[in-house]
Amino acid sequence: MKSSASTREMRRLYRTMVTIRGFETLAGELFAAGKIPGFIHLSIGQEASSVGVCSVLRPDDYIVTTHRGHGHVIAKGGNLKKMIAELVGRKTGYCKGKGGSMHIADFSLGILGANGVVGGGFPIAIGAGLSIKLRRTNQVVVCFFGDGASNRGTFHEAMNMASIWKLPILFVCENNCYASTTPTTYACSAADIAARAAGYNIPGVTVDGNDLLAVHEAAGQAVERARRGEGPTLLENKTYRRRGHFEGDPQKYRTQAEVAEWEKKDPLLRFASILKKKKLLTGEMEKEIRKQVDDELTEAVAFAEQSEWPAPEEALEDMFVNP
Ligand SMILES: Cc1ncc(C[n+]2csc(CCOP(=O)(O)OP(=O)(O)O)c2C)c(N)n1
Repeated sequence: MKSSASTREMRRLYRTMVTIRGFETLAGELFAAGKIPGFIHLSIGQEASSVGVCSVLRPDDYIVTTHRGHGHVIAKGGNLKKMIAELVGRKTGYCKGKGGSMHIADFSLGILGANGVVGGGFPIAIGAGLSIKLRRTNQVVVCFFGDGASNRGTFHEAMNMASIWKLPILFVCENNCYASTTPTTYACSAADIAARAAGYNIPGVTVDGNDLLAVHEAAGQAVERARRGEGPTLLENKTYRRRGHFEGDPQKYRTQAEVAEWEKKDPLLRFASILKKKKLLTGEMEKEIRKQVDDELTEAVAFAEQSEWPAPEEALEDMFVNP
């Protein structure tokens, strides 16, 4: 990323991370104020993974995401107004207010959906990968999942199928140190989940998931490989979930000192300091970016709160599709 165009690109990536952080913080506040029904799972601390991976994608590429998917959707271009409206259950939301945080999809942006079933995204990614191969469109699919999901059968089936069929899939494990209350060090048999790729004869790469440029670089290589028809890659982004598993989680399974330790490795602060050293970002620009993002989010909340609720008689609409 050396040209002046890429200078703009770097600032854009930083802005996207700020947007995700702002969105997630706001979602936490809306939840605490009782405005969001159901559960929400925030990705604060994991922004470099979402943004680094999506930064190497084309608009027509696909992503499949998880219960912790807001950041992925925003990084792929998701509409903030429709996202907030969905979270607060309004008709103008992505699923007409009936799906909530864990079911956001936008086919026009290649976002094939979030998934409340841990490991539920793998078969969808395989289907999308096979479809690309049959249609010969040179697209790729990114399948985001957590360390917990890497212990489900669907992970292993998907890795094997993607390998034998050489599907254009980038499997992205966001190893955020916990699956709900279970530490990864307890539940995963190897120190690096990426090492499992060897069993399926595909590359496995582990990177510091809080380092935006490291993620961007590794994802870029994997996506190029997929576009060349050489098949899938397993990328493990080592990161940390700073909030509870869900909002309201009492978090008895970890110490505040551990969370504080990871706060020092904040992906936003880290990227901002790189940009400042390269003289691509000043304190003024940073303030301006934060203000623009705050304004956008305030507008999104106003849009959502002024929107209608879905009518009870619409509850069963959109449940089935006529092929
Ligand atoms: C099949 C299935 N089993 C259990 C659950 C309950 N559950 C929801 S999220 C979660 C932990 C997932 O951990 P991980 O895959 O590491 O993702 P993270 O929450 O860390 O992002 C569990 C056990 C579920 N939703 N689906």
